[in-house]
Amino acid sequence: MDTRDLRVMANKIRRRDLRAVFEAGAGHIGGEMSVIDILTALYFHVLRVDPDNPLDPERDRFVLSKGHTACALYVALSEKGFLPKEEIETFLKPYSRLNGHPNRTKLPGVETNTGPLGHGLPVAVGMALAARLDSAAWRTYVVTGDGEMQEGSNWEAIASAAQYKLDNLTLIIDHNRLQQGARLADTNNLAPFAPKLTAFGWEVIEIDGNNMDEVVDALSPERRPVGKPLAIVAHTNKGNGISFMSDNVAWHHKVPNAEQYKQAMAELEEAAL
Ligand SMILES: Cc1ncc(C[n+]2csc(CCOP(=O)(O)OP(=O)(O)O)c2C)c(N)n1
Ligand SMILES: [Mg+2]
Repeated sequence: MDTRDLRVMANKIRRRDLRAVFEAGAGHIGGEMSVIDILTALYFHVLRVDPDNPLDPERDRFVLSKGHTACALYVALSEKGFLPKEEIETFLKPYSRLNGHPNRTKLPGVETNTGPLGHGLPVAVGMALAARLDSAAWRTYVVTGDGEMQEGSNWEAIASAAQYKLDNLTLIIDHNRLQQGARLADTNNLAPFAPKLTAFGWEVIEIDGNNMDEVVDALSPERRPVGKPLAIVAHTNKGNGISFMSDNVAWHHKVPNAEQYKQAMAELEEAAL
């Protein structure tokens, strides 16, 4: 897909995510809206994955470490063909495969279970190392939240990835400046991320993570370093695309009421035109 088509797809995924959260009466809408442009670029421009052969040994691996935003992943996977589109209606219902956090034993396309923050990046480092040991060509991509980066396990993984020179690994930090119920700046402020990652021996690219052109460029093969892992610090807005949710700490896992839903959907529909 070119960037125009990717923007159209991201808007569609935002609308479907909003609807799923509204109908389920639960979800993590703020962090879903911030990460959807990144997910869209990955699934529709970058990742070599095949819904007809989800366990192909040569596939790229993607880990959504910020597993609380599972609904956005499910919608992206459904657009890609990993599950029927109508199955999104079962999100959070009893016996559904679409739990509040992604489960690899239930849903094809999910590479590892996430939800407890601070686990996805360490697992992704293991995946990238496995590819290296097998002399395999597939790449590993992982998305973490910025609040999630407060978990110390991430920094052990970051040190390991540099030590092993894992240039087949891309970390994208969804840097929306907010965590659950607070701003990063008011808790354990890790920003700026770039100098820390550089000091650990990583190549770093900083982008506007809600700008599709910048996301696509940062993920292009030409931007990959040799002999070290790549981190993309994606500056985003929590609640991006919906005015009253954007950059608003209240919308980590709040659910819109009927009136708010209508307004949010109208804004997204207008952006789609
Ligand atoms: C180990 C762990 N502690 C606490 C939580 C509860 N929790 C879920 S989301 C969240 C905030 C995450 O913030 P961030 O990583 O910035 O995600 P985003 O802003 O993208 O939603 C917390 C504390 C958790 N899932 N795992
Ligand atoms: Mg955050």
